[in-house]
Amino acid sequence: MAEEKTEKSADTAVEYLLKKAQETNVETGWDRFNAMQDVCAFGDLGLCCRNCMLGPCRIDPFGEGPRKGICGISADGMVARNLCRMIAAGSSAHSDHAAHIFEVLNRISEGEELNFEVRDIQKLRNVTEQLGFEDDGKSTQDIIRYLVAKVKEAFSGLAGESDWLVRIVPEVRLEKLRILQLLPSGIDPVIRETMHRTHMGVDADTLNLLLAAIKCSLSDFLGMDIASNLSDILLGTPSPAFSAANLGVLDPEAVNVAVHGHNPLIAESIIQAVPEFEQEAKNAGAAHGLNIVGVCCTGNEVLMRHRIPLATNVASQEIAVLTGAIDAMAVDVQCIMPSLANICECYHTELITTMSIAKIPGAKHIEFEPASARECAHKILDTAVQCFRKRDPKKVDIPNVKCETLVGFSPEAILSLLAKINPGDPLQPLIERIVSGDIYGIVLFAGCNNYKVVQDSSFISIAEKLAADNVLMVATGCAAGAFAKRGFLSPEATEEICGDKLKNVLKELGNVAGLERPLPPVWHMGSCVDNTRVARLVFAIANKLNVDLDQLPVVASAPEAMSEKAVAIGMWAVALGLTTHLGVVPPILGGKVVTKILTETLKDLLGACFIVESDPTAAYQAIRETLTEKRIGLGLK
Ligand code: MSK
Repeated sequence: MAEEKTEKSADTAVEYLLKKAQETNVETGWDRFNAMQDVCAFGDLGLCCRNCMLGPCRIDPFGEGPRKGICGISADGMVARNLCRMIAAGSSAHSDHAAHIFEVLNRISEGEELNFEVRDIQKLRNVTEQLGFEDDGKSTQDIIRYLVAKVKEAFSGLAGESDWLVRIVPEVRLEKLRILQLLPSGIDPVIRETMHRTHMGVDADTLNLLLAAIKCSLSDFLGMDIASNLSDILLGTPSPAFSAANLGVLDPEAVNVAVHGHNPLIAESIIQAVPEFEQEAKNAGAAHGLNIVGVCCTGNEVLMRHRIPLATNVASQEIAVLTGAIDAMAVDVQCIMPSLANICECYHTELITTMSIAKIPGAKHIEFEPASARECAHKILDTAVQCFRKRDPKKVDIPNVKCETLVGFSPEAILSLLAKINPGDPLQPLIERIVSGDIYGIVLFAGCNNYKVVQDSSFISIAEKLAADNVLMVATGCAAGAFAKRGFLSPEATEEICGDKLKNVLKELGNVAGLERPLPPVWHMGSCVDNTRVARLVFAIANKLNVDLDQLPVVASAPEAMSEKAVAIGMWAVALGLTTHLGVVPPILGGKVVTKILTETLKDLLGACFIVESDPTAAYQAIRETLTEKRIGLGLK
């Protein structure tokens, strides 16, 4: 399991297939990334504005060319405006994802017969209780209706503070946010306001714009929290289970169907329909029937809930097709490369889009609708079986790389495990181990892959060092995918990379869980919207210790961040008091004041700021120093 750095990816399966792509002249994201060099320096620095038709404007960072946009906006103002818009876009993606899940709950509340139902009634009760519902013997339908009303309010709240946020964020943190007027009223009004104030001729004040960016990021948090909780309520809250990851999960003897994107509803429908298509797949010559695999965050959703193996993460989504073994790839929304259609054309693979807002030229479109989810799933599986009949066995080339993964660490699962040590006070065993230093701190790895970084390499390099320092790690999204593919979500990894103290804790917890093997050094907590799961766990620890979040030895890291969603997540993590490392420099360096505020001043205002460091060793040191600083602050060794 020692790290083996390669030129493009730390994943040996990806490296193998990239050579094949080169030999067969198949273009991948890495080729397009190289063709795009040198990237536009103005854009890279955030000094390019297309917000109106006076321009486009570019500000010369060296002061020789234009020093202001045509409207007169300063370099810092331009950079801050652009950052606001990135965060508004990320927030809208997460909240639209939430709206898609909400539509199902809303229709259930109105009594409509759908292919979905409330699977986790306890979670429904817990979430609504925290939102103020008084359960005095009311029916499940009453509870659902209450939640529906609260979600509508969270989306549309026009004035005051979002009740959803106020009820879940620790009071001491709320007070800090309140003083700076950062609490959003609702998701939609704040995204609207952010787009408005960055329109030509509105907000030009750098600090005011950055505060707006933070406020907007908190609406992102809201959208994610709704998406995450509603998904658990409808589809079930994950609990620990073993599965497997990397391209070796593809089965040459099966009809392989990849599910990719973020919305778990479509993948869920496909999984439910599998038994009805097993025989059809076998009749077509697939001895092992159907094999569903995951890519990106839809992959994380089904991995956590159904043990569906994870094939790969975002940078290598095209590479999965190069195995020649995927018969259909059903995609929903976000992080789906349009180039998949071109690469599928080189094989027998059908790319299937399912959402009206995410169509791709060259793909077959099978529209998903909650009332006809079963029919949609049938069409997708039928397409996959028909494609399998056209599969060319000579083109099948599946790298023999597959790692065991233990996943499903929802906060509920973590607390129920800890309750086996202390039933009356489940958080206490975790806190005791943090206080003793057996767990030096907790680091959340989140975010994507980025072709600017050797795929997965920064995650692995930083995590290896932190594990040796007895730092417990949790992961979501493509970060979790990187660790899954590398074997860091397996009990075996604990023996290999953890320091003795952490190893003992993970062995103890593994025994308590009845595994007779240690828990893994990295706990998979879900897809990117599930970063709020991590936040909720940290809220619970802060509340129990009666401290603010910025006092805890907890740090977030996105070493290979790529998307606007990742920028929004990083911003709310800082707003909530979590120092956040970024391994890819965001487009802000053209604004000296912006850069200083985000990497220094916010520490005074919110107790946390960004660490921007692309070198993994230096990033590890900065993360480690932050954990040490927090421990000292709490009087811990
Ligand atoms: S899929 S947002 S590349 S984590 Fe959630 Fe992965 Fe980043 Fe997309």
